[in-house]
Amino acid sequence: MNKGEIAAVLNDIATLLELKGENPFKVRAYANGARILEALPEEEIARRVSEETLQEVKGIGEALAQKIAELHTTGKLEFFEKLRASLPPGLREMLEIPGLGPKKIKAVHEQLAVDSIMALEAACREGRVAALAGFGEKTQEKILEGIANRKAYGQRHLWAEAFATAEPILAGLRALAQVQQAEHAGSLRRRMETVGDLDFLVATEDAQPVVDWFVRWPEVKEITAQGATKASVRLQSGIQADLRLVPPEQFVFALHHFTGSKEHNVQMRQRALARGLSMSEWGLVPAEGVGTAKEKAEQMGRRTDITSEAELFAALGLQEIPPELREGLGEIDVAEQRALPCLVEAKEIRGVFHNHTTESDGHNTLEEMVAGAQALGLDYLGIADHSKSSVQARGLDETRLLAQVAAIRQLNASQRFATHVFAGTECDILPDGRLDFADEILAQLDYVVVAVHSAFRQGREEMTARLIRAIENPYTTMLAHPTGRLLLERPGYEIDFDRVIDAAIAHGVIIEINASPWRLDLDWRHWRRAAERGLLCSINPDAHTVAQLAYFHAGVAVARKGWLTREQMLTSKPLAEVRKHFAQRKQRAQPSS
Ligand code: DGT
Ligand code: CA
Ligand code: CA
Repeated sequence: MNKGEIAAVLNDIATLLELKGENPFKVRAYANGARILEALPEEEIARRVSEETLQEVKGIGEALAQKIAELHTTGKLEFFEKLRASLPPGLREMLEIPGLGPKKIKAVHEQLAVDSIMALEAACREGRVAALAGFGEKTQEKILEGIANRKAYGQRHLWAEAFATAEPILAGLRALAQVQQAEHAGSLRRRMETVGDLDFLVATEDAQPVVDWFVRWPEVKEITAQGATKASVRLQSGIQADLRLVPPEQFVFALHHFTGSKEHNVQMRQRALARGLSMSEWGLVPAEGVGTAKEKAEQMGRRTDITSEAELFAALGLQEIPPELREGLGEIDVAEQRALPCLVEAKEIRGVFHNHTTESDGHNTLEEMVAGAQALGLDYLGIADHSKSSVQARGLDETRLLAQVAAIRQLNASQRFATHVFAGTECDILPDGRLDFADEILAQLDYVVVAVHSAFRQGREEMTARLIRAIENPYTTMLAHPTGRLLLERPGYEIDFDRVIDAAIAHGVIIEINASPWRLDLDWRHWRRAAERGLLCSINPDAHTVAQLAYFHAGVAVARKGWLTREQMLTSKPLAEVRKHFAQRKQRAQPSS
């Protein structure tokens, strides 16, 4: 390593030590060391490393000299690696928020158990940060603003946020007198878990008033492009939005084109060419002859009999492909065989599992959660509060858990709500794969969700074995968020997906689609093959409030992207069938009773 790289490591060490609350002298020694090193010529550093005389430089002690030498010669430093691994990565990320230094981060970590930017945002929203000594309302405001900016100018956006931003714009466009048709397109329409920018498409004969309306939308912060048939803006939330305007007869072709994906479009164009046609945003026109696709579309016509996407696909001998499947992953071949699955729909979801109450880290009581589920028209609701090892989430011990089970049984018996409640637990998978509760406790529940909440830094092999051991527990009903990822915040831990999915299928264990917009885990890319091999899916909002029960819609989007049908979902089954499923599971666990 050269001196600049070494200095960066020393500065990192200083920050990490400060986050850990180390003695300020020690922290300063590293920061000073970094500055001194940068002032020394490279040759002198090299010479002193080989002569072992670095410690003679004023301000560089014995210990520091050794670490610099190790970095200089090997490019690595075990002390640094260990230090880095000893802190949640979320803490270091918090340093990127303006106004949040190591001292404050240490305070929120220790006093509020906040270990990620997401948790910090939640704590600020609840006013818990302002209440800390040395913080106050102003600081809390500033932190929230910093988090918002960081998200906004980051490259991508959560699908749920993008969707919430786009909905009123789309409704506004549709309400304009000049607009004949309006749709969103791009990754938002394809239900990608994250979205780069919003794409809107409008059919109109009179584009100018529509462009004017769009660039004056109250959330517009900056107009980045404005023309006769298109406009681009940046919204206050930081997300960018493109509007394209086309004459009505071009709408369906443009909609298909701008929905994408690029891969899907490329394959569709090849298919069109093989039939002597040229397919583009302009239309479907004969491939031969002179002129561009645009000129041909305008002069020779673009097949005006095509007015819907269904007709466009049909013109190429295909079943209509839902936008969620247009990823260029074999959907065209299957559509040719007319064998596309009948994708699950939100209205087919009969209930949801894996939800929290105030007993652990939820914000609404059991009764409030059930009332919320009933208002959504759900037939059943699964409660699964944290287990005792999740101390930071106020996990329930055996006594509290059994009391909750009794309360749930009583609530069901009272028939106060039309929604049936299943008693469960989100049981920690301990680092060695054992579960946080003994069998005789688990036996008293309706269902058991198992989840990793600790020792995230285990390697791929260890983590895979840990998950499989938990799956093999006969009381396990379903596996929660298999990778622990937080979209746009932290990648999941590495696991061998094939082996985990195989184990789940072999043991009749369900895997959830965690429908929290930050998680969407297990990812849609795994579902098609896994479900074909027999894996059953449960849509679990992981709701910590009544409002979050509605997250299940994001879960349905993932299920649809994963080619799933109603039959492949536990949460689309009628109550009686779910009961039967759980009863059979328990029988397997206790064959004697
Ligand atoms: P994003 O915004 O990064 O989340 O992803 P998309 O898919 O929304 O991409 P975007 O906004 O750049 O463009 C929207 C659609 O327009 C895209 O899915 C396919 C189509 N498109 C854009 N540029 C091209 C291109 O160069 N070739 C092809 N075949 N299609 C394109
Ligand atoms: Ca886009
Ligand atoms: Ca775009």
